[in-house]
Amino acid sequence: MAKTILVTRSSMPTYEEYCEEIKKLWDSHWLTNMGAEHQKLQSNLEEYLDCPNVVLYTNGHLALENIIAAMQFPKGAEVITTPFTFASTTHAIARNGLVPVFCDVDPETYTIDADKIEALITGKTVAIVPVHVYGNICDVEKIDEIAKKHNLKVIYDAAHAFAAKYKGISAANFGDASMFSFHATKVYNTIEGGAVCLRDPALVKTLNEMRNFGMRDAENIIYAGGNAKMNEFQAAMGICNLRHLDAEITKRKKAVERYRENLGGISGIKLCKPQRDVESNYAYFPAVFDGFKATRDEVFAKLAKQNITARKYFYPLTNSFECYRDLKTAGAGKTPVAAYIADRVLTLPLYADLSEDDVDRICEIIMK
Ligand code: T4K
Repeated sequence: MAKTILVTRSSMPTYEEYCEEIKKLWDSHWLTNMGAEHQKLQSNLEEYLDCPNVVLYTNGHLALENIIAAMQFPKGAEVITTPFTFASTTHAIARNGLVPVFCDVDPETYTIDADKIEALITGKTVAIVPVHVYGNICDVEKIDEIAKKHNLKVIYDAAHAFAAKYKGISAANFGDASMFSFHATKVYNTIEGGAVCLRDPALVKTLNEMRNFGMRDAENIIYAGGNAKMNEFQAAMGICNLRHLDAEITKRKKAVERYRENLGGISGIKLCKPQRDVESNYAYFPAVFDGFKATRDEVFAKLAKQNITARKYFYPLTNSFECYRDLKTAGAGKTPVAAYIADRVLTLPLYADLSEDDVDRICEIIMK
């Protein structure tokens, strides 16, 4: 039977390295609630990302929900975002009682089309939540300009952009805050996990309280907060994985270059171009099938038949989800570029240990 290849595969340290890191937990019996591993990972990440304030979470989604909540926008206020993303982005806005207003995406990077943001601003707009989708960096300069002009907050969904840089600056340092996901499927993982990164420390105390039931201390409970803390086993995995991250990214780069050699210039297959001034983290490898001899869905099925799982990230668009049907701002027709991409894109398998032979096999099946 043909070798199974999934869309991604978690990076992991050796068993021995992880055991060594978690050994201390058997000595201390301290398993969660901001223990020694948590503190160590936080400071390692602040250094790696060159960002002064990193608040760790048990997953990226709750990190995004919390930072939006921490901004204390009035209920019913509008937040401009894009529908070409994972469910989490839109849900984080809606679950805060805010209205997602969907902006179309740029046809080259699939990130928010900054030229279309201003037309969506109303008296109720309070923030922009752009997504560095696939690790492609948004037009951070234009977004910053618009936000300043209209007095809006900018919270980046940087779930895909850990370790990516623009003009030498890490993706942690744009806007008012950025959220990373450290899920098992990401370039860098803590099993599940996430973080909010902020240059300004003003909201750090609020986030620390919100992720821990809104408790300032045992007798002072300030918010009706939930539980979103990262535990010690997650942090230990993060400490180990961070040691190997740069090497893992170099391996991903090799796989991406091989894909580019095989599929670049093929009529009917459109690949994302490397972005100017961006140091990529090679998070995903999207290919758009338009005018190719097979449709996206046919390629998807052909690969699946050979035990190769590609994914339709991100189809359907979040503005066509059933749960947003009654929203006035919903409807894929309002974001035609995003709808066009969502109907044709396939993210091909990509992970550090994906060999060049594997990439060749995937591309051969596609070309056939
Ligand atoms: N914003 C954006 C833009 C996001 O993409 C995400 C998450 C978030 C926010 C929220 O962050 P988190 O709260 O998740 O930290 C996956 C992930 O669960 C999700 O984290 C991710 N985005 C989304 C794009 O993909 P699924 O349902 O497609 O994953 P699943 O279980 O099908 O796994 C995909 C492949 O990954 C598997 O075929 C094999 C591999 N895999 C999976 C797991 C679970 C591993 O190698 N190891 C594993 O442990 O959602």
